This record gives sequence, C-alpha cells and structure tokens, in this order.
Amino acid sequence: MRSKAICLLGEKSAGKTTMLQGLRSGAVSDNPLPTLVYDNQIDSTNHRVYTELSGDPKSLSLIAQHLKNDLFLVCVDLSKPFDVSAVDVYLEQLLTIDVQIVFIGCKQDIAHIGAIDELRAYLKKLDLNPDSCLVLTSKNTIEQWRAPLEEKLNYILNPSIGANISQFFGTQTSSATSPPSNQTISL
Ligand SMILES: Nc1nc2c(ncn2[C@@H]2O[C@H](COP(=O)(O)OP(=O)(O)OP(=O)(O)O)[C@@H](O)[C@H]2O)c(=O)[nH]1
Ligand SMILES: [Mg+2]
Repeated sequence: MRSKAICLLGEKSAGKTTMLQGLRSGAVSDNPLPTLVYDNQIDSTNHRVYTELSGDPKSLSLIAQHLKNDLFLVCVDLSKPFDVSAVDVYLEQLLTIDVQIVFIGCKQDIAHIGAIDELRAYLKKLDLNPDSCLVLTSKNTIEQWRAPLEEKLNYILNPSIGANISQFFGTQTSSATSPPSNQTISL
C-alpha cells in the first residue's frame, strides 16, 4: 500500500509538533524542541508519512515540494488574536492547486478571546464549513480530539473504505442535491 503523505504547516510555535505527538501517541512532551526547517515522521502502522515544515519563513519555499501530498494540516495558534496573514501565507501557495486541507486550531486550552470565532469567520469567507474542516486541539484534552481527528484523516485518506467524506467537507453553499464529489476542498 502506498503511504499517504501529510504535510503540517503553521506559523512558528503554533503547536504543530505537539498536536502530532498527541495524535500519534496520545502523549506530548512538555517542552518540544522547535522544529528546524522540517521533520519527517514515518507512521508505518497507518501507512503515512508526516512532514512538519517549520514555521520559519525560510521553510515556506519547501511547500512547493509537497504540493502533490495527499493532505495538508494547516495549524493555527489560537492563543493569539487570529492573524489572517499567518494563514494566507500558506493558502497563497495551496490556492494554485486542488488540495485537501484540514485546519487545526491549536492550544484551545489557552485560546485568546475571539480567536476561534475569527478563524471560523475566515473559513466561512473562503466558502468552507468550519464545522467540518476545522478541528480544535489542546495538549490537555488529547482524548477528546484524538479519535475524531484520526477518524477524519482516515476518511479523507482512504475514501475506498466507503465513508461519505462529503459529510466532513461540503462548502457553505452545498446542498443535499449537490452531486457527490471526491474533491473535498477545492480552494
Ligand atoms: N497550553 C498549550 N501549550 C501548547 C499547546 N500546544 C503546544 N503548546 C506549547 O507551545 C509551544 C510550541 O509548541 P510546538 O508544538 O513546538 O509548536 P510548533 O508549531 O511545532 O513550533 P515550530 O516547530 O517551532 O514551528 C511549546 O512550548 C508547547 O508546549 C497546547 O495545546 N496548549
Ligand atoms: Mg515543531
């Protein structure tokens, strides 16, 4: 089976490494080292390769090497006021292709007032449904989001298992009469 390639993006200290630790093992380290440039992790059990690109602007150019990845996880730091430019900088590159994206709102436990609402409003402006394409995570509540996120990733990465992936993604305007589509997000 071909491994699925997943790319994690997000500004520096957004919480990418911590979220991935929680997703993969259910446990996080207290003080993860900042990721330098990039980090590859092979998950042979689930046939996945995760590549975290550092939030350092120097790593932005590496996105081009990942445009054929199966999925992007765009991590947003909720502990600060929502910064449109911190997400736009990634979407500008992803906009050039049809890609599948899950947005991860990290650090829900210390979310800045209004940050979640602002992120949700931003996604709606992109005609995306935050109820389906956004997952909120926190290093203190791993058991609450780990299984649902894992299930979502499985549905997206392995549509042949028969799941209705449109339940996760469908845009704001999609209706029950829309034809089924394998394209979960076309930005
Ligand atoms: N309170 C809280 N702190 C978190 C959470 N996730 C990460 N942090 C902290 O935020 C800091 C940065 O976390 P990382 O996971 O290293 O962030 P990153 O996005 O991988 O950072 P870079 O690799 O440097 O781009 C660390 O001190 C973490 O302990 C969270 O859910 N809640
Ligand atoms: Mg990191």
